[in-house]
Amino acid sequence: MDTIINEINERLTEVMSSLKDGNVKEAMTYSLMAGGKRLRPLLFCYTLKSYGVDYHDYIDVACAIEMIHTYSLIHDDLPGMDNDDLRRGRPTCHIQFDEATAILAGDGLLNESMNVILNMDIDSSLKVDMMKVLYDHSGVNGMIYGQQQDIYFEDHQANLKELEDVHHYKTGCLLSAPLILAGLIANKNEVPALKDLGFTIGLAFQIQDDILDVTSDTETLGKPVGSDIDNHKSTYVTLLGIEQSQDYANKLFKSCLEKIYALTLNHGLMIEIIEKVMKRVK
Ligand code: GRG
Repeated sequence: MDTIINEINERLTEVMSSLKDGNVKEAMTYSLMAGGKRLRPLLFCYTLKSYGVDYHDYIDVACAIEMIHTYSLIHDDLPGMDNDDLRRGRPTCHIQFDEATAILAGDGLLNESMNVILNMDIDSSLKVDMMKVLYDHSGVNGMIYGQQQDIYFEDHQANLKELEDVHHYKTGCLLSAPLILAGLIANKNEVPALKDLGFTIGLAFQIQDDILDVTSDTETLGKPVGSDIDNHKSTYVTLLGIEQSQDYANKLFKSCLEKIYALTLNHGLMIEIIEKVMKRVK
């Protein structure tokens, strides 16, 4: 896994080196190379590998996915959105640079992700099919819709169905895209099943994230687990409690295993990567 992460990082560095020097490039590089877990590109490379396809031929697709993810994090942290000071253990992009530069850095990453795919030396129809998936999943019918709904539910109480819908789009879209993209390359017939698996991974990941939100901080600070629960905003933990949320995440993980066994790929490799996604450390 570390080898793939290093290869992705090397290629991202090459991609960035082709851009014009200046604050925007510096800010893009700062956020992109800040030590993210690279879960989405790993999901893409592992799915290809599981089908016996050499992921090296498509490493640029992995880079484009991570560039879109990093753009979303930069914009999510902005004062007009979550107004966060820390990301990936370092000052957020707008704190390290300034707001205008952070907006441009996010825009730049989204734009350049398209160029990365466009410049690939592969069949044009595959390129178009992949771009359609990537930009549908990150666009206004995808991740941006999820972010819009997430902002709406800051001032409105969400029920479980509405919460699931927010996360389907906000988190699930960008976690399912890597599996769909790998399916387009390796086995078109299995794209619907891969999509279904990807969204299930996304939901399980989000529930785990909500649980970690309240358990990791309290554990580190020595406070009783759950004492940090903020009941203002709906999360799986505020709606279901920690124990029931964990049961739900475990159930979804089991469902992922069943979905993996129904696919014609290397099951062990796929299980390895979804275990990594589920066990991520905040
Ligand atoms: C601004 C259009 C727009 C969208 C933002 C992804 C997103 C939507 C917001 C990020 C905030 C957030 C907490 C989303 C939930 C998903 C999540 C936990 C993302 C962080 O992903 P990791 O853990 O992060 O893979 P790293 O830093 O490891 O890449």
